[in-house]
Amino acid sequence: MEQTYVMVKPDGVQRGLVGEVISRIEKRGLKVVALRMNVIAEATAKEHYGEHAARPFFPSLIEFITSGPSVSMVVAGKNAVKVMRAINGATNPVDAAPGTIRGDFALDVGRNVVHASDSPEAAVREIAIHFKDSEIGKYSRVDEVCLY
Ligand code: RTP
Ligand code: MG
Repeated sequence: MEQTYVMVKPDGVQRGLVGEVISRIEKRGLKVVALRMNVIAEATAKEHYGEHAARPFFPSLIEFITSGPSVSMVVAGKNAVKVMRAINGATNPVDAAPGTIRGDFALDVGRNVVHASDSPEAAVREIAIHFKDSEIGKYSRVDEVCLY
């Protein structure tokens, strides 16, 4: 089953949206297989967002993402990477469709509530940055199990 890395960013935590985000993930049928709240270390944040190191917004992005607790998750399921990006919506909330997390809860590109890996390769890289293998659980959702 494909896995992806998802974060509720510090703004999402501070606005009390952790349950809302997890609820949307679970109701869609995706499975949370690892979960942690912590303040991400600066070095970890720089590694996570390394692709943006040369962008003008990089310093403020790192400062923000390390400014308070965030919630990190590994989310698993069929096409988890693509489906999770669709659940989050467009990067800039101005462009995010209603019904997406960003389209329903955000206005500012720098405070867009959630992150999700943008490709299966990025997911493998990001999961390894934030979780050890031993922290990723294995279980079946009832809707994955054929009972009869
Ligand atoms: P994320 O990585 O956080 O899930 O967001 P994304 O893939 O949708 O967008 P990405 O291009 O990877 O940008 C990473 C984060 O940087 C901030 N950003 N600010 N023009 C700007 O000021 C700007 N552009 C991007 C956003 O918070 C974005 O989520
Ligand atoms: Mg990104």
